[in-house]
Amino acid sequence: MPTSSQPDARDERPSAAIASELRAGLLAREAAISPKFLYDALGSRLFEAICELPEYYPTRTEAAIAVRHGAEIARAAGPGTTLIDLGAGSCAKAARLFPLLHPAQYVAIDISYDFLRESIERLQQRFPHIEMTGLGLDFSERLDLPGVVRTEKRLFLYPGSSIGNYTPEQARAFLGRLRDQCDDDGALLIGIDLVKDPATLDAAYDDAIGVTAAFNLNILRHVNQLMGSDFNVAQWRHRGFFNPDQSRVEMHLEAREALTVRWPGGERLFAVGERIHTENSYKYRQSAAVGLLEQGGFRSVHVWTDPDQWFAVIYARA
Ligand code: AVI
Repeated sequence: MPTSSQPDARDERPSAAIASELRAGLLAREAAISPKFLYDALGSRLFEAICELPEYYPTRTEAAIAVRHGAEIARAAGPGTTLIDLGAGSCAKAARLFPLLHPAQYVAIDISYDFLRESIERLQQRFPHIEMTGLGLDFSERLDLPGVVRTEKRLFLYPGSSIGNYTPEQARAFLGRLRDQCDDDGALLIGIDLVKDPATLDAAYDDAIGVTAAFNLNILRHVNQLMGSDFNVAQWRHRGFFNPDQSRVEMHLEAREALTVRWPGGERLFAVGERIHTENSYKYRQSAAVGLLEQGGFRSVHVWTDPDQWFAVIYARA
């Protein structure tokens, strides 16, 4: 089946809503840019590179859990699902599951549609018998699935601990929205990163060759495109570290010097050392991760972890 075609979300002119969201974040006392703006076409590629880094353990740890417990995961899910991949990116995580899960339909959703389209075209050639659809959607606020997405046996796939990029409160609300999109035979297969020693976390988000720094700094180029601002990337430095009080890794961009950022109709002065908060990545204890799913309305939760208990793969029925 051919992939569905969607308008290219990245080619649209910056919408007033996006520019106004960005302005509000930049003018806040503690300036912030939503992590969803990390993912333009280059940002998505940089994130794929992060997943290859020796310091960034989540991807390989989650993959190892899926290999080790694949048969049990497949038994729990059963064949013939409508596999809905949230934040699909390169679709690599879902592709590894195809031989286990045998989905009837694969629906890949990502805010960065250019990148997704290329990924899904390649994947369709490898798995011509699976019906595939690519959707360029921002599902962080609402999840309206078009009619092309089957309602039977929906299995939402939310790997990579992307749930950690929401606050716990946002995560509960998001899980509730996913639950609402499931019939009684629906389910969720989710990866959640667990709390571990701070040095491991610090290194994972501030790697030696600077890929995560490039990923974080690239958000400024993307914001320049979206709101016509004049961020000069060379004036900023990446910061990524574990904040134990909040049980989260934080990413910030820190001004290397006193500077002014201008955009049509506004500006902001930054003092040297002042920061823009770009991402949180919450790390959960296993019991808290299960609690989050239950509070989102999921039940009969099954958890698999790695021997070090660094990461959890959880199957939760609606
Ligand atoms: C996509 N998300 C789960 C990644 C994370 O670990 O929070 C994004 C990332 N940020 C820095 N490195 C990776």
